[in-house]
Amino acid sequence: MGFFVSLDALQRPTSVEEMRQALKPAVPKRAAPKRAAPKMAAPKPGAGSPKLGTPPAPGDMPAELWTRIQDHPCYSQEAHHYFARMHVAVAPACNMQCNYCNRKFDCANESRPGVVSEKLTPNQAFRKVIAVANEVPQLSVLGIAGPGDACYDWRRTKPTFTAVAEAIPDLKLCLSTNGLALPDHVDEIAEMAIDHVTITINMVDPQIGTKIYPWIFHDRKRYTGLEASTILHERQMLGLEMLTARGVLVKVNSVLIPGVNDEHLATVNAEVKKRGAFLHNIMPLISDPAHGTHFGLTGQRGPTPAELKAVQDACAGGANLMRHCRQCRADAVGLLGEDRGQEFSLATIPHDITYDPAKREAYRAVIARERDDHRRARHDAGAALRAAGSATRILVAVATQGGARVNQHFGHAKEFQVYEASSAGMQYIGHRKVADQYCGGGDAALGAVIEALAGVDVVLCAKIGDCPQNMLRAAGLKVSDAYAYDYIETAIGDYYANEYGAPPLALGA
Ligand code: CLF
Ligand code: SF4
Repeated sequence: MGFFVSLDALQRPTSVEEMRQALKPAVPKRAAPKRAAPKMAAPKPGAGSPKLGTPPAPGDMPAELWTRIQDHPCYSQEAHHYFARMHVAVAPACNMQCNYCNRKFDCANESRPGVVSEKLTPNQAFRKVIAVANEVPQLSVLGIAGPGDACYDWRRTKPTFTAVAEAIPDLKLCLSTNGLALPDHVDEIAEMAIDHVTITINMVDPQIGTKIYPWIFHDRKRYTGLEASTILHERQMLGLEMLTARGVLVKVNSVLIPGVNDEHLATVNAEVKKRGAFLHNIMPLISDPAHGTHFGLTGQRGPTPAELKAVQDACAGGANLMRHCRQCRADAVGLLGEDRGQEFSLATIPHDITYDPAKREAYRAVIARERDDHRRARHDAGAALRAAGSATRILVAVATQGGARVNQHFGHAKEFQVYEASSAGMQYIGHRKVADQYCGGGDAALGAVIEALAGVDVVLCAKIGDCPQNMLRAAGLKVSDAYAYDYIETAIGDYYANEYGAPPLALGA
């Protein structure tokens, strides 16, 4: 262990000096590495498969592949504890309509794709990236994910990436697209060293697509019905194959729509794996009449956490699954699950701004040591689970604010990270958002938290008062703050061993 005090200070550094105090000894400055277009072989389908119950780690894949994903909070589950992404909303135009999207809707309290507060020009986006890179040491990735389509709005996407790549060469570039215009830009994507591309693929059967896409706009023409879905499907498969042939790491996002594509997503998983996708992210449909989407207005519901997990589990053995997605806004900033976008509104950013790498460099030096320590702790936790020798399988909800530690008070948690644990191992299976934090929301908020934690056996947090603790217990949830500031895996391993491990043999027995 040993670094958690420093990391706590790094959660919200307010000045370089504060950061340096937190990081002893201070790390000397070094020049940022030059960006080079990736010239790697395409990863083999399934490359990067983790051992059961553990996030992918250096030994699970070729070293050059690990180097490419190790700091990407979406491509590496381990990295999401430490590294942040930011999206710049430079691409408002879109070439199709999805039944789960309404881009006219804008609510700062919402957190879902296709919604944005402040659309930016490439120049404004560039200034915002510099401002965030100067203040958020965890920043490792710049993503363009709309609020429309990054490939269709290429005339805004390209100059934004080009300018940022020049100023901050070590920032990873990441692009998210519906795939329709993707094949037209694959060569440029590879040349520009955009090493991570996400394609949203909800079906590989155009008949199913007719229930999701009312129309597309392609080659200056509007298509509807089966013709639209067929064109979209063919373009998505073509784009995926072109990218993987060039060695770009492709993640496929699929929106799970109960009754529409739930039984079909295992087939999607197999098809995208065959074409070299690195990861598959199955996300729950977010549907509410207040959002004004077709699905919201027609009563199409989203899946329950148990339904989502069942579909994810049905894909076991196929393309690797991402389970830690937070369905970010198109202008999200920060660690996954937090959104600091409001701190970096255009009005707060100076017109002339220069990149200062000090905070990011200092943070990385600490995190490199912290991650080694964390891996050792994970290994020990796995041994503790195995030694417990129990067949009991439990779901554990953890209150954390990053750093892979149990480091958040119960009442402050806006979400809980959920792990499944048994003597066979431990696996991150997702997160549960809560509508209101208990602190400030009182008993009504607590009721909603208990509802959000349906199916969970135990809650681990840094601190909890007697009153909420008693109410959780009355609702059948165990709770403990005895593992405050431990690594999550250490806490779960110790808890499990204490609760379910065979009792030691009595002396003299
Ligand atoms: Fe952004 Fe997407 Fe790149 Fe990540 S998000 S463009 S791959 S940097 Fe990540 Fe957000 Fe989920 Fe996307 S958590 S919605 S998967
Ligand atoms: Fe909305 Fe994205 Fe679908 Fe376009 S592709 S309609 S922006 S969800």
